[in-house]
Amino acid sequence: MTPIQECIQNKNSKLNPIWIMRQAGRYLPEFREIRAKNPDFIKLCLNESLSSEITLQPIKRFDFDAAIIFSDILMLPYGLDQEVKFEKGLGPKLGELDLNRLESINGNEFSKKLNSVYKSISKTSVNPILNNKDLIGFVGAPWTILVYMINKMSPKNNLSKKIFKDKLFVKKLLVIIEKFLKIHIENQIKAGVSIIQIFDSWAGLLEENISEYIYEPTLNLVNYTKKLGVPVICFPRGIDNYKNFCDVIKPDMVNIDYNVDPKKAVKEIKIPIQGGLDPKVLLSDKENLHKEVIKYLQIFKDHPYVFNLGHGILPETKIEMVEELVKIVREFK
Ligand code: 1CP
Repeated sequence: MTPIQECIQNKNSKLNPIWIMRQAGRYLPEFREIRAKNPDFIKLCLNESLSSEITLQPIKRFDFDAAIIFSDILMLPYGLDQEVKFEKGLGPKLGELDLNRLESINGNEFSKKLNSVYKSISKTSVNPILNNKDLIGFVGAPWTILVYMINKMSPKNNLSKKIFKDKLFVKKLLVIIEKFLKIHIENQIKAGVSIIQIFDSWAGLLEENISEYIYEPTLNLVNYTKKLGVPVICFPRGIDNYKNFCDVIKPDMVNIDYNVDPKKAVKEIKIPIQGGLDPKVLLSDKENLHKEVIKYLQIFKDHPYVFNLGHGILPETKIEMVEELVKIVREFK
């Protein structure tokens, strides 16, 4: 059994496996080298051999306990024929949204458009370097995908209030998103991923209708994934009440964000926990890193815990700080 599966299944597990959100990306020189030659990000995600190579880059360098496939949560709108472009410095830009067109797309068309993602997973999952390691597949949660599809850009700069104006439209769109997320999850599992992580990066933006827009559609995806026999990790970033989220949704593991008090989390949350460390700690010095990492490891020493961050690793992170992080976690007794 892999260290992460052991952590999920055995309440008394004393292992502290480690992987890092966004580990296959911009802080790695070997990724930047490939990226510089591949200006079209979506095409890069659809390049079977390069996406497989990028997925394995952080494993080769740091020997993490899991690889996460090199892809993006916005491959979902891409698969639904909404244009998705990544412009330098501006983040994602999405094209017009046509509900009639979305309603006419069938599962086969969608799967065909993303076929290279699944082929890349098949190729990667049999690589011997992943022996005794997990290959993590992922999706954005329905709410987070909805935000990008309607807002057409990152809500970090500006979330248009229009999102909530036409409730019927939002409802219809959520149903479509959920249907295709299920297909995307199932395809990834069939291709060989051993865990699914659901990123709800913008859960914290929603102030009302949380049960309708976050809880219900997420619960449907979690139950669907469990039925397929694969563990599921949820990351409802910024959500007010992680305890309530875990009690209702019951994922196999929850990734806490860096604003969550780990001492409160360990007392209240009864399922395995992942993550928490503020990615900015990796921009400080080794002494501070040591102090902060040991703090998390101590707090979670009697709780099934997978070491990870409280959000994605920052592009300006130095390689030697990641090496130091892995060393601290592996040497902790
Ligand atoms: O380890 C990995 O990086 C694996 C692949 C991965 C994953 C898991 C990428 C590649 N993206 C993601 C998830 C993802 N994408 C999330 C959820 C996690 C999170 O909150 O960080 C989100 C919100 C996105 C959307 C996205 N993709 C943005 C917008 C972020 C925002 O502020 O709104 C951006 C800039 C991207 C591009 C992207 N995706 C991945 C990479 C390596 C990059 C950078 C591309 C580049 O080189 O410019």
